[in-house]
Amino acid sequence: MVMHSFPTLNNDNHTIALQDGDQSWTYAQVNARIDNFALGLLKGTGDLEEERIAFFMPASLDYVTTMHGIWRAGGIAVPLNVASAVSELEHSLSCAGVTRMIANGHYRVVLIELCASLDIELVSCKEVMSIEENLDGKGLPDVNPSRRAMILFTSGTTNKPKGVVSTHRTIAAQVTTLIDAWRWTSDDVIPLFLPLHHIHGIINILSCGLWAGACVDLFAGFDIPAITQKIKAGHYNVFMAVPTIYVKLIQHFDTLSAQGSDEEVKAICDGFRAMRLNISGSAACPVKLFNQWRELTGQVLLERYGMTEIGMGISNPYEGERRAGHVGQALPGVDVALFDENNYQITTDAAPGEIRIKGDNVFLEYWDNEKATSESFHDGWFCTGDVAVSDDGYYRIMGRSSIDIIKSGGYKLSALEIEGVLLTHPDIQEVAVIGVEDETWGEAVAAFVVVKEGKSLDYEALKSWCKGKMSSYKIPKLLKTLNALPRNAMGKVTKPDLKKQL
Ligand code: MCA
Ligand code: AMP
Repeated sequence: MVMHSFPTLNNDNHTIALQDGDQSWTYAQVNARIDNFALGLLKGTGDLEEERIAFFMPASLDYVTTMHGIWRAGGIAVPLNVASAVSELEHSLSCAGVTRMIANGHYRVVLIELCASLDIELVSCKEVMSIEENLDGKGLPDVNPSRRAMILFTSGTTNKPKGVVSTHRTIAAQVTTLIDAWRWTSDDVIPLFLPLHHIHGIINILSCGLWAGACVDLFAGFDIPAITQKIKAGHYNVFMAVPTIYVKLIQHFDTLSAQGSDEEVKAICDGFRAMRLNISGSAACPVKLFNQWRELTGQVLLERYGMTEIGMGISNPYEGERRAGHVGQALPGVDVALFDENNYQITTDAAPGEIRIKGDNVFLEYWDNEKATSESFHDGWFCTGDVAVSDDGYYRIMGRSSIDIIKSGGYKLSALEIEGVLLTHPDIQEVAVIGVEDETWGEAVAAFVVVKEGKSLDYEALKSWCKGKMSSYKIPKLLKTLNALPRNAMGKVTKPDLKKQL
C-alpha cells in the first residue's frame, strides 16, 4: 500500500476530480495517469529515495500528475513559480539539489539553458509517461509518511529564499484539519486560480479539494471574465482567495456598473451569495473589505491565518461568529500561543506577543539549513515572526516583527532580496526597500534610492530594467530618490523613517 496516497485517488472513483476549460477527468483517470507517471520516473528503480524533482507548470492535469507522481515514487516535489524570472530559479534549484525538471512546451524551452548549466535533466510530462501498459500501481514503493515530500521556497529576512520541507505526514495533517474545520465534502466545486508554488493554492484548495473528493476547476491565472461567468452560472459553492482578489472583484463590479451593466454585477454577486463559503487569507483582510463583501454578496468572509512553514494555524469558525479584523482561534490539532520578547507565554487578553505554533502541521526543516531551522524554533515551538493579540478569544494580527518582509497581493517578499537586485543597477549607489500601505495590494513595494554622482533615475526606466531580473510582482511600484538614506548612530538604515517620508 502507498501510505500517503489521497484516499479518493483510486481506480473505483468515477466522479470528476479536475476540470480545465471544457475538459474534465475523473479520480480514476487521474489516478491511473499518476501511477504511469510515477513508474516512468522510477525507470525501473524501486524508490526515488527523496530525489528532488522540480516542475515548472501552471495549474493543469499535468501539474497534478507530476506532483502526485513524484510523491508516489518516493521523491520530493519542488513546484516552481511560473511567474519567476528564470534567473530567480537558479537559487532554488541549486539549494534543493534538483536533478530532474519537468516542464512542457514554452515553459520547457525557457529552461533549456539553465538546466544545462546546472546539469539538470529536463523532460516533459509526456516523455516521463512513456510507459504503455497500465500496471495499476504495481512496482511503486511503500513511502513512509515521515519521509520528505515537498520543498516550497519562501522569502524571509535574508536575501535568499529558504526551502521549507514538509513530510507526507505534515501535508496530511494540514489537509485533514481543514477538511474538518471548513466542512469540505465531495459535493464541493472550487475554482483554483492562485499560483501553485504556495500553500494557499497547493494545500488549501488543490489538496483539500482532491482529498475530499471534490471537483477542482483549474485556471492558469486569475481570469476575471472566465471565473465570474462560472460564478454567475452557479458552478461553484466554495471560493478561496487573497484579499487583493476580493478588491479586484469589487473594482470589476465598479467598472461594470460604470458601463451600465448593473444586472451583470447583480448576477455575479448572486452567484457568490449562493455559495456555502468564501474564505480570505494570506494577508490581512481590511475591515472595510470584509464589510463591503458582506454588503455586496451577503457572504461573511471566513478569515484565517497561515504560513508556508505551518500550513493553516488559526481560523475563524465555520459555524459561529466570524469576526472582522480577526483571524479566529487555533485550528483543531494546532497549538497556538503568544510569547513576549523574553519568551514568556502571554496568557492575558490584549497583550501583544509573537505567534508560536506546534503540531503535526509544522514543517520538518529548512532544506540544507540547520542554522535557520534551529533559530526558528524555541522550546519546540515554531516562531512565526508575526505579532498578535487575543481579543476575547479571537486572535488579531498586529503585524510582523520584521520590516524587511513585505506582503503584496498575498505574496511574501523579502525587501533585502529586492535591494540586492536593485544594487546591481549601474546608476544606483544605495537603496532601501519597504512595503507601504496600498488599497489593492495590501502593501506595495517602495524603493528609496541614492543615485551615483551625476546620474538620475526615473520610475519607468527602473521598471523596464527590473523586468527579467525579478518576478514582475516584486518590481517596485514606487520610487523615491534621496540625497542620503536615513541612518542611526550605528550606520543602519532606519526604515521606519522612510515610511514617514511618504
Ligand atoms: C500581480 N502584480 C502584482 C502582484 N500580482 N504586483 C504586486 N503584488 C502582487 N501580488 C502586478 C504584475 O506585476 C503586473 O504588473 C500587474 O500586476 C498585472 O499582473 P497579473 O499577473 O495580470 O495580475 P493578477 O492576475 O491580477 O494577479 C494578482 C493576484 C496575484 C491574482 C492577486 O498576485 C496572486 O495570485 N496573488 C496570490 C499569491 C498567493 O497565492 N499567495 C499565497 C502565499 P505590470 O502590469 O506593471 O507588469 S501565502 C500562503 O500560501 C500562506 C500559507 C497563506 O496564509 O495562505
Ligand atoms: P508565506 O510565508 O508566504 O506563507 O506567508 C505567511 C505570512 O502571511 C504570515 O507569516 C503572515 O504574515 C501573513 N498572513 C497570512 N494570513 C494572514 C492573515 N489572515 N492576516 C494577516 N497576515 C496573514
